[in-house]
Amino acid sequence: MAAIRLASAMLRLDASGAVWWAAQRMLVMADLHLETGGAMARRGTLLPPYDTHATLARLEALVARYRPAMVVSLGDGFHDRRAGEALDPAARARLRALTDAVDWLWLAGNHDPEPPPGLGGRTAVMLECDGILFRHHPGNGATGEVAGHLHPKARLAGARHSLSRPCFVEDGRRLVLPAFGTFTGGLDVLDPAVSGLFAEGFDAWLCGEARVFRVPHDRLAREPGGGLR
Ligand SMILES: [Mn+2]
Repeated sequence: MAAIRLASAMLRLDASGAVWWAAQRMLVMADLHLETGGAMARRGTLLPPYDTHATLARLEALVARYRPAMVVSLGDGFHDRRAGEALDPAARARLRALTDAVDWLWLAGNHDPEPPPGLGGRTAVMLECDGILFRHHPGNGATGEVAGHLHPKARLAGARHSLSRPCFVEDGRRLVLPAFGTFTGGLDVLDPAVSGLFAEGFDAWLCGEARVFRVPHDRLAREPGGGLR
């Protein structure tokens, strides 16, 4: 089980891309980007319209497994301002059941400065809890920060083939989560936008099927054209 120390907190990194803080019974996910498929369809790019229900199913499984007292969405929970009205009634009911069951906090992101109304939960710009600061965008000089926004992914170079996966990035002071959403793109951890946040180096924890695995910096390969989509 992958656990890291971040400032004074022990955090478990879940292969889904979520973080479990057992001492607070807190589950944290970043960048759900609900209704990405719908937004792409409105712009003429057809993806299978299943992303919202796929993401909700993964959320429901996590909540059933960890039984959190609190769930924190680290911003960009919704792909755009129209995502709330675009949710179909079944998705709306599934989301409402989740936000009614626990203390659910929507932190603001750049895609969704205000989460859609009527879906339950509380909203805030950031959360400070027992020395850890939770916010969407990584900031300057934080010790004990949990953030999202960057959708980090990393490529593990092997002798015969390489493997690219969403990943956590951390240095014991700052932790950036991968995007939890189903159709989210990613930004290579070797891109200065990510690596520049970690002046003294970082560990990447790649999300596998059932567990995360730490990859040393020198085993990482650059993504071919790994830009933020
Ligand atoms: Mn963002």
